[in-house]
Amino acid sequence: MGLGEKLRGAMESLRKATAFDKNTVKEVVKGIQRALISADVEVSLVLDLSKRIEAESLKEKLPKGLNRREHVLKVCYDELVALIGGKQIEAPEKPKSILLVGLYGMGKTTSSAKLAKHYIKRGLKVGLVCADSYRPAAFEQLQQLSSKAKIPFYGNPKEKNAAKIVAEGLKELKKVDLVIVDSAGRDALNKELSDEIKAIDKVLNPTEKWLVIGADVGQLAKKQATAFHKAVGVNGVLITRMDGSAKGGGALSACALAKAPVYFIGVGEKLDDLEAFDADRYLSRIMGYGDLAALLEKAKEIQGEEELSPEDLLKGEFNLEIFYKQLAATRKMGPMTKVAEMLGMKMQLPKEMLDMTDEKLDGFKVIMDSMTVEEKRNPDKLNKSRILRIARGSGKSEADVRELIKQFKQMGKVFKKFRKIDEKTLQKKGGFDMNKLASMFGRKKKMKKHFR
Ligand SMILES: Nc1nc2c(ncn2[C@@H]2O[C@H](COP(=O)(O)OP(=O)(O)OP(=O)(O)O)[C@@H](O)[C@H]2O)c(=O)[nH]1
Ligand SMILES: [Mg+2]
Repeated sequence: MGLGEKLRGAMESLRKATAFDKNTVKEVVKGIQRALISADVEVSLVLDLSKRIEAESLKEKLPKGLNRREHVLKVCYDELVALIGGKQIEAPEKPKSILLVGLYGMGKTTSSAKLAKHYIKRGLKVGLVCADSYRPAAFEQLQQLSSKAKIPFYGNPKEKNAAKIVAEGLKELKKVDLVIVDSAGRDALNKELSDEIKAIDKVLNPTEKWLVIGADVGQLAKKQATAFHKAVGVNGVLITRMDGSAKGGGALSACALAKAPVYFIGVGEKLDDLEAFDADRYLSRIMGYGDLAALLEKAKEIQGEEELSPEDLLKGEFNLEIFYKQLAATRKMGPMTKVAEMLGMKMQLPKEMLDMTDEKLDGFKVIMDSMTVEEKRNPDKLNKSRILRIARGSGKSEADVRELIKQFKQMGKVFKKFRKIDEKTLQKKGGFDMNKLASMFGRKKKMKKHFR
């Protein structure tokens, strides 16, 4: 049973739950733990992740717009994505040369042909070089793969010096955009292997030096990635046999831990069985969560809607768009006076502002939806005829529109005062903390930073 199935099983208890208490969350977490440990994820990582999921899931205040079930699902999902690498840099689009290195049988030769096909599909002219003079059958293997896929190929079964073969290959394949070099493996990263790689490195001077690891090595991937990085400076990883091994999750999390970017994963024996790796996409696919994408979209929308930066507040133009965000944020975090206090100003806000109800705010939103972007940004433009048009468009009365404008103007005056305050003075008073303010407004800057 693969990682995906097990994680799906763990999330099943979340789907079925009717009440959400500590026990429900504990049960979900237990399932996740079992799935990760059997995928060979390092135990300490699993325990840390469990603690974070429990703490975050049971937080009293839910993010706006999500119910408890959705919240727990999102927390688990975010943690799992971070575990297997989080947001990573993508593989380069137009590399000039790629040298594949790795231990015996990890999948270097197969992957070199897969990568050639991948980049050919993206419009590059690609050539393959067999620099494995160690194993007699290596030449034939890559030659066959190349001819099957009609990829220009160079090899020299008579030459024993791998670096020399690469030099010959570079001459032979002058016209290609990308040269991919397949190297020989060994049982371990010994001196012989690292000397050989260094010699090839000198001749090829590759922009990319990627380590090929089989998913079946699980958490040992960290050791390999670190050792190859130290010895020969690998700058990327390709994990093969993700289709066949239950330990893929362990290999991915180990690479994340080693800060080694996983660019591709091999998902089968055929040349097309190669995927650019993206933690998000990979996880939602193996977990088979149809509703996950929609949920994440929803969470993102809400976050965007309520995102209000202190910069907007203090420096930016004060307009109706910002006003709306302010109101929404205020509703979420409670009285605006809190912010005023943080800014070192005990400022009295207009009473209407403090009494803002959900209904009224929704009404404001409907009205603003009938305004053009231009009008929202320059509310001074709102003359009688525009007000009439907006009232009709939104199904509200002219008085409603005028009330919105009145409140906006009041708020504008307040914020003018806010902005006048010199930041330095505030800092001296100890009353100003950008980050704290930002977090109050629901800004999430520090997500997915466990490993990076
Ligand atoms: N299922 C599956 N098999 C793979 C994948 N990638 C490679 N293999 C298989 O793994 C075995 C080893 O692959 P090679 O490409 O020969 O490995 P190598 O690193 O070049 O091996 P040496 O040159 O002997 O060090 C072969 O049987 C491949 O078909 C993959 O993504 N999925
Ligand atoms: Mg090989």
